[in-house]
Amino acid sequence: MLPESSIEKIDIFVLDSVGEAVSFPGNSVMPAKKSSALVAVVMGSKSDWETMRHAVETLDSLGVANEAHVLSAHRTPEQTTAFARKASDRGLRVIIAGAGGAAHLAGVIAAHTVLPVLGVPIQSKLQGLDSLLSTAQMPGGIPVGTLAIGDAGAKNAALLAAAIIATHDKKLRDKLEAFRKKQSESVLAAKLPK
Ligand code: RP5
Repeated sequence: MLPESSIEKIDIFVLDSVGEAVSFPGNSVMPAKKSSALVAVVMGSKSDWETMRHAVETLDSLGVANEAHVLSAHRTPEQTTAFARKASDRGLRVIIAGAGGAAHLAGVIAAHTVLPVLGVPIQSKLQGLDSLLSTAQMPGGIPVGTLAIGDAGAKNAALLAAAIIATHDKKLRDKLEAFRKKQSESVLAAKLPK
């Protein structure tokens, strides 16, 4: 485990090196030492935001405190490792990681924490199949719970993260049940042209 002082240095480095790319509306720029967030939504590039925002929006709609960051397994390997190693101590309960192409982000994070890590394969030049296989095909011993490619996967990662937290949170369980009920009602209310 890196000493506390190294983590601080790494945080500053990320800010300097990535600049505004790590800043998203309504979310913190880089991790504070302690977080009120229960779920972190991490993505390999700012270009993943249009997909990963569905995770953030779903968590927000359920009232699950969250934070979002850009961290890359390849481009910021030290910072990604530091983030994963500190995640549990910072109070996070679940990490959602979205990446595309040679998508190692979820696996690298999972290698450094025993928190549940949910992987979202981003749609890519190969329709996301590369991202899906890179995220899902982990060797035995380091699990990544992999969701569907793209927007649906991001939304479901948030719902699954909420379900994990809801095992010990009755209020959140009630919210998830209300969400399912509303969803069923809207399917049954669908009007067809014929
Ligand atoms: C991955 O490479 C990212 O997760 C993203 O999906 C993909 C392309 O990144 P950019 O070249 O758009 O930054 O690391």
